[in-house]
Amino acid sequence: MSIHSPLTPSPADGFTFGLWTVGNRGRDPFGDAVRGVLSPLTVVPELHKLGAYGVSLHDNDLVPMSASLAERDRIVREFQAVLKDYHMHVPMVTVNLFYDPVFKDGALTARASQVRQFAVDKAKKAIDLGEELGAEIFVLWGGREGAEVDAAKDPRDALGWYRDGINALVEYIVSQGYSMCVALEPKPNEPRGDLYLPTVGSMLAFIHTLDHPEKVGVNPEIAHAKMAGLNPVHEVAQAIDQNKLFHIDLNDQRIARFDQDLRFGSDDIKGAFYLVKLLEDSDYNGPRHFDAHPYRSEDAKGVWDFARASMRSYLAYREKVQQFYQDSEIQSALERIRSLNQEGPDLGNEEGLNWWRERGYAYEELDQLVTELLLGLR
Ligand code: GCO
Ligand code: MN
Ligand code: MN
Repeated sequence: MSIHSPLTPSPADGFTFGLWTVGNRGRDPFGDAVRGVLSPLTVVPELHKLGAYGVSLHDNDLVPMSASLAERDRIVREFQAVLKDYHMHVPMVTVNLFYDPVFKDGALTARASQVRQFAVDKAKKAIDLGEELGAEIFVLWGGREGAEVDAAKDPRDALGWYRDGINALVEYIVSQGYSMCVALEPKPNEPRGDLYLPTVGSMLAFIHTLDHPEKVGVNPEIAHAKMAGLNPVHEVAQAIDQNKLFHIDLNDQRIARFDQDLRFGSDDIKGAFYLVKLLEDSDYNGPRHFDAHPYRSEDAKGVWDFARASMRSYLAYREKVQQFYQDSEIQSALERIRSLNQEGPDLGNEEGLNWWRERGYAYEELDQLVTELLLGLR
């Protein structure tokens, strides 16, 4: 593969990985870790070598919760030095409000106001960390903001606490003079039985009830939409339509399964094609961010195979999008569909109605052309 191959990633493509993705140790509810700890100081040079633009992180992917202030500052300095050496960026930072047992009843939606306050304070520190690292986006994924027992917590209270918490964080960002925006990441379930605000649509409606809706958008994740049985392309399109696509988590997922975090574009080939087409056709210019895990079967080499393949796949789909626009048969099929629709009569009389009743739309032909394009037959 030559360096000029269109499938070779470069920083200009804007690919980023969460430290927790390549760093995932393969632990699942049934089995222990299969890979060792990967230092952020190793991840940055490796991803740089593969052509990535940068990394994203939770506060505790970098700084352990137990670190003293002095330790924290040393860790951040070392990390900044390696970022600088490799010209790598951190466009997004997030906060871990789900791992520590104190969050078992929720973080921003915990019943206890002391826990909610602790969550807000932890998130503020993560915001400061993001500012230090130059992040423009702060993602909030409410992994523990949900319930199994609705009798124990009125969901209206939970939503109110959620709103108060996010308002406090945005207020903090504004009062500190940071330019950072917040991106809320919906998910229907896992790890809670049900999570509040499970879809892009529910997040968008919620955002309009906040004190600073202009500072808050969404971070849709393909797998989360599929877990809810939804079409991720439509979810992302709705976010774009509302100017609320602030960030995106690219991965893959089979419908009606546990949270699989599959490599982007590895499962639903047509879905990934339409997603890349949507992003490339839109003016979204944020990171192409991967939030997936290498298979548990993999050793260290497999981790970098995973990272390389994530970017290569995105570029391969992007190449297919270009071919879609250059393919004369596909374009004339589209043109026929367009002109058929323009030529059709008004529906004011029986003749007009019957014309529309009887017509075909020729989508079979178009869909097969797209399928064959993706199969490499065109
Ligand atoms: C998940 C989520 C997380 C978040 C991450 C960033 O299903 O576990 O997708 O990976 O994206 O915590 O906030
Ligand atoms: Mn996820
Ligand atoms: Mn995610």
